[in-house]
Amino acid sequence: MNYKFPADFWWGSAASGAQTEGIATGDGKGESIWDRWYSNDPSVFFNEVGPDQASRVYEMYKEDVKLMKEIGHNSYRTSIQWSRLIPEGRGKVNPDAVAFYNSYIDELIENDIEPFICLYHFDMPMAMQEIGGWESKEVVEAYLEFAKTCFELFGDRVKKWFTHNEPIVPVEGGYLYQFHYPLVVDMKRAVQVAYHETLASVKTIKAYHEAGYDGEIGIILNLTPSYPRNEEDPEDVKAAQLADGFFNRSFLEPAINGVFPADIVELITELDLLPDYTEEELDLIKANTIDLLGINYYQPRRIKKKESKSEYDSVMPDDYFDNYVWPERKMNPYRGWEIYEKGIYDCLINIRDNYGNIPCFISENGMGVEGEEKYINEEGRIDDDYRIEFVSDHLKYVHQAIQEGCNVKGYHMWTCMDNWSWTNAYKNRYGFIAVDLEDNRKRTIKKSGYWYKEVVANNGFDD
Ligand code: BGP
Repeated sequence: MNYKFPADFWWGSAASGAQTEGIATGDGKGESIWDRWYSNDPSVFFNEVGPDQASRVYEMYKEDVKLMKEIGHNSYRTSIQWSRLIPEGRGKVNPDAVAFYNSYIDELIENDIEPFICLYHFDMPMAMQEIGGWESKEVVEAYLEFAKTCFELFGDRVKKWFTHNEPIVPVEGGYLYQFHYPLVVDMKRAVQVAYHETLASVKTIKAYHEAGYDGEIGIILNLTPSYPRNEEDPEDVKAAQLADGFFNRSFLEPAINGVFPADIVELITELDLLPDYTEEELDLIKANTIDLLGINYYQPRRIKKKESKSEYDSVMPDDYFDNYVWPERKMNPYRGWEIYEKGIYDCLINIRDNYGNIPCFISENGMGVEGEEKYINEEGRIDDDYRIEFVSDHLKYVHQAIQEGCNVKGYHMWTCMDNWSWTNAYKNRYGFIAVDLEDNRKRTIKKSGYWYKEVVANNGFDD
């Protein structure tokens, strides 16, 4: 069968500033929560490798853009590090950062690669965390100023902006399950953080639209379709709906429909967990919705009714459901995540049917592999056939969704070149391009990179 994609399909990959740039606090960059956490406790990070050890895009971006072009990219997402552009989070702008991002963006455009820029990818400036991070309305205002500065500096050339990457992750990681700084476990504070992320997003969308830029602005959400263990069991179904509400609809609904999901609002009201909000803010949320949705899809959630006690003392979302191990599941043996290709299709159909078929694209999807060096062939190239299979299997479902009327504009794999990833550092490699940590971050295109080049050249593939 031939899988042909629409003309002008966005082919590319995604990354973030903090995970790629390197030189954590060099050239005027301020400290982020990751820099602080690493200097406080390097043992948390895989092999004690910190954000300063990221893949050195700050120095190597010209070479990197050539490689992106070599493997067919027509678009690429990264983020502007808030703490690089405005080291204290608000106030003085760092001229070295302006020069770097200007040159990086220009280099992409000169090579016919459209830059997609995200404004927040988990990287709170430490100075902003010290005044409360996303719990604080002052930080919401500081973020808005940062976003406006980015639009003023780069908005003449960047036409696709995103307010957040996966805003549920700082909520889960930072305020529920302790895998992001500030390592809090407190559902009330988590709800406030989630609310402020949405508020920051809508204020930014309003500012962008009002300034009349020629471009689009959206948000990137990691959607985890929630499947009940037993469709016939109303309690399993209800548990799966709640998991979907907490992890997906809590950001999808306000982003697209301008309101928070009624079932979750009801539940947090009963639990006395409502955030500080004003009617005026709710009106802003109602009036300022996104132009474009990025969907990160890695794996689904399998849910059953609550059977066991949550391991936490605080009220938690998972007091209302348990994870279920689906017997037929296929696993990524390296990362331990389920591979369920049809989930990507289910996410897209959901957007078509329940969210007005808003323009969307796959903004992340990919396969993390530990110990990938063992697949190096005699010519020194990694033969990552598993990644080719993973991406093509997902693309087939994206293709099917498009055939069925979903408004899908593109596919970005996570990621372009192997990068540093939060506490996992370089444990799981995701790139089309390998980065050799022992040899000055030398880049080598993997088999999947050459495969992708062909896919882009043909605007699809045969099977
Ligand atoms: C997504 C994030 C990315 C990246 C990816 C892979 O949730 O947006 O920043 O980290 O997951 O995750 P990991 O590197 O932990 O396997």
